[in-house]
Amino acid sequence: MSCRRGALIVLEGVDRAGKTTQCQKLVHALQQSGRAAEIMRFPDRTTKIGQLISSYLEKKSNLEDHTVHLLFSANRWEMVPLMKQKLEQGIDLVVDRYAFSGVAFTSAKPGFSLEWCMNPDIGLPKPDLVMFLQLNPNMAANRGEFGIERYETSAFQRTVHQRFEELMQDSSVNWKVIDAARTIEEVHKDIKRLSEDIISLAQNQPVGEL
Ligand code: T5A
Ligand code: NA
Repeated sequence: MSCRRGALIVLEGVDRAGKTTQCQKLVHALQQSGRAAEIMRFPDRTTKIGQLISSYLEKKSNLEDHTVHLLFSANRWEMVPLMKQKLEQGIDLVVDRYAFSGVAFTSAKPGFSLEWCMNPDIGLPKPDLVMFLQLNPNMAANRGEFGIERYETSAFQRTVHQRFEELMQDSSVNWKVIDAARTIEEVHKDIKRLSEDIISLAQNQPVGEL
């Protein structure tokens, strides 16, 4: 009997929407229900490329805007063999940000089209489900002061939010919008239900490509 593949589930949203909190809770819940589930995050700051990105985000170094965009994409591509291997082994991957963050953040900078930004990610494994944690940037700001990392300003985050809205018009991606302004448990309940539904569907079809 062949092993049923795992599902590729992505959480997206503006900064502080609760992505990391919800990824951890989802993985835990799936594991409790007997599934093999693992968390992944982008940027993955542990690789050599990830360290360049991390230093840039911490403003310890500067990188030209196109260059850093391509590094974020390369940081996803370097994980693709591992992602495919895990999905084939039946492991559900719960991913904290993916190509959509890549496009939304770079295209929020002047002079970058959505199309140019999407190009380097073409061919990446396509998520079975992308849940967008919807949170008004003003409410996100109420979850504590912005940190010192690059991009953590209200004006930039508002533009990022607009870019996500544009990306969500693409009906070839299975987007679900989640109201992230509720309690952690309420948000989790919706995420868990949507994930369980997609896990049973994904088992019967091959992994797609962006
Ligand atoms: N980026 C990323 C690019 O430019 N290109 C790319 O290709 C990629 C992949 C780093 C930056 O890189 C950019 C985007 C980012 O600017 P990161 O390391 O993922 O990305 O960012 P983090 O700072 O780790 O995470 P965020 O700020 O986005 O926060 P989360 O994960 O959305 O939120 P979380 O879960 O950490 O929660 C934030 C706070 O809110 C509370 C939590 O307890 C926590 O204190 N909270 C809630 N409070 C009330 N109600 C709820 N429902 C709550 N849920 C969480
Ligand atoms: Na996070």
